[in-house]
Amino acid sequence: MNSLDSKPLVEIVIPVYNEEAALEKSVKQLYQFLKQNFPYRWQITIADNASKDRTWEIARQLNLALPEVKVLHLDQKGRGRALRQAWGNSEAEVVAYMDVDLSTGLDALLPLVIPLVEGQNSIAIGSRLAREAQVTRQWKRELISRCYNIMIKAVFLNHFSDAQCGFKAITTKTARQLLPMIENNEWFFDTEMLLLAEHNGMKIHEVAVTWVEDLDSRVHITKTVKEDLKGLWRMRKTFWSGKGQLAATSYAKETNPKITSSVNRAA
Ligand SMILES: Nc1nc2c(ncn2[C@@H]2O[C@H](COP(=O)(O)OP(=O)(O)O)[C@@H](O)[C@H]2O)c(=O)[nH]1
Ligand SMILES: [Mg+2]
Repeated sequence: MNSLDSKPLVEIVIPVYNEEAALEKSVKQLYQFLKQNFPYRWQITIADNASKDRTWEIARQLNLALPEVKVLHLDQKGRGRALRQAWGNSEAEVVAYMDVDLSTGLDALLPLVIPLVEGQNSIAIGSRLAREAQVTRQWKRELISRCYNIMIKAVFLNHFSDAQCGFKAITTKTARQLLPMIENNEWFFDTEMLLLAEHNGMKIHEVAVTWVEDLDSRVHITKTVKEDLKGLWRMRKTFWSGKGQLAATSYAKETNPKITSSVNRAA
């Protein structure tokens, strides 16, 4: 084994839905960044759910052109579903995800993963609501985000500050414990994962990020707010009824039977 093989592997998932415009540029930008700045072994996985545009085709081209880019395709929509599948089957020590628009500055990536690779934390998030964060976004999204996170705090007395930033990492070992407990497969997936983590005594590492909003959004605000409120109520009931504790059961790889294709370079 040479020295490179002995380094930990970090897998960065980019979930995408109808992202033909942004995908190639963002993946190439991330690829260059990792090549130049990243001290660990790394892999990028593009996780597409049911895109109706050329996203999948572009993803396949990137897979053929760039050795460290894998692609994953699922039939059903849902960002949480994509993360569940990619993370649950990962061979990396640490898995992460970031939104394709690269709204979060890549400078935050190493501070996000180092504590996980070094075994100090098992879960880490980017935060736009931390004091040192630098955020440019519409007042409407800022307001919704602040109200949502205040509401979570009021109900759960949690410590994490930003449930929804599209920039998170988790050790694969912890992901395999938490994923089977997470019910949501869409936008509430992130909040549910963080609530379950804290409920089970995990300390969530936070990195203040630089965030520049990309106005091209896949989020339907009213629908997502309803999903989030329903999710919070469900989690509150789960914890009240004494559920939500990590069981010492092993994690089954078949977390999502809907997967239709998983391609890597060797395939
Ligand atoms: N795999 C997958 N990714 C999705 C889905 N919906 C949104 N995304 C991705 O999630 C990320 C964040 O979406 P975006 O619209 O930028 O959210 P916003 O920044 O909160 O408005 C982007 O990379 C999207 O392509 C989905 O159904 N499946
Ligand atoms: Mg965005």
